[in-house]
Parts: sequence; structure tokens; C-alpha cells
Amino acid sequence: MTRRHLTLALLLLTFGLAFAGCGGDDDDGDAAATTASTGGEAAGTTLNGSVGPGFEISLDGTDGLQPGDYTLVVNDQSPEHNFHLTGPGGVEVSTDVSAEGEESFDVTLETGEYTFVCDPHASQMRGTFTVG
Ligand SMILES: [Cu+2]
Repeated sequence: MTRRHLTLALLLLTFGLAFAGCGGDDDDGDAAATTASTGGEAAGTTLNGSVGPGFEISLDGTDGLQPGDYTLVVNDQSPEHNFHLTGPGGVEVSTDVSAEGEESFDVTLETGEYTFVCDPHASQMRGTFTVG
């Protein structure tokens, strides 16, 4: 069984990122996948966060997320809002409320639920997603 799963994982790897969106449920291979990866992106998958200019906050790329290293790129479009992500593994990153523009964070996501908010308006500007 285990060997068969490994073979399947390798097959998916070989076929490339076209299958990445399928949200496979076999999460044992992420370390091996990072090591075996040759071409393409160096630092893993990117998650795109956005806040403002209105009372909107969002994060793309969270469907079927598996534990691992990710680059969070936040597009902060307002000096009145920020983007603040917290969750398992001590993840705690945020943009400044007064700041605007794009900011990147390296995060290591673990199994569990993560929350992102705009701190000054956390009751109405918030979202959650689940890893694993
Ligand atoms: Cu806000």
C-alpha cells in the first residue's frame, strides 16, 4: 500500500503542476517533493492576499492546501487596512495598517485552521482557511 502511494505521488510529480489543483489527500510527500523538484519555482507555492481599498480582504490559493512552505504575497491597497495572518505553527505575519503596496512573507503552514483579518476592522474584515 505505502509503496503504491509513493509511486502514485511520483507519477503526479512527474506529470507536473497541472495536477496541483486537484487537492490530493496524500500529504506524506511534501518534503520529498521539495527535494526532488528541479526546475520551476524555487520557493514553493504563492498565496495571494489582498486588502482594500474598500472593506474587502481576501486570500487566493487556499483550496486543498497541504502543509508546507509558502510565499504569502499581500497586496495592501489601503492606508486604513492591513492584512494579518495567524494560525498553527506560530504563524504571525502582518502588513502595517498605514502601509500600502506589495509585501511578501515566507510562511510554513501546518495542519489546522488559519485566520486572516484586518486588525482595525477584525469583526467584519476576516476570513479563515484550513490546511491539511
Ligand atoms: Cu480594515
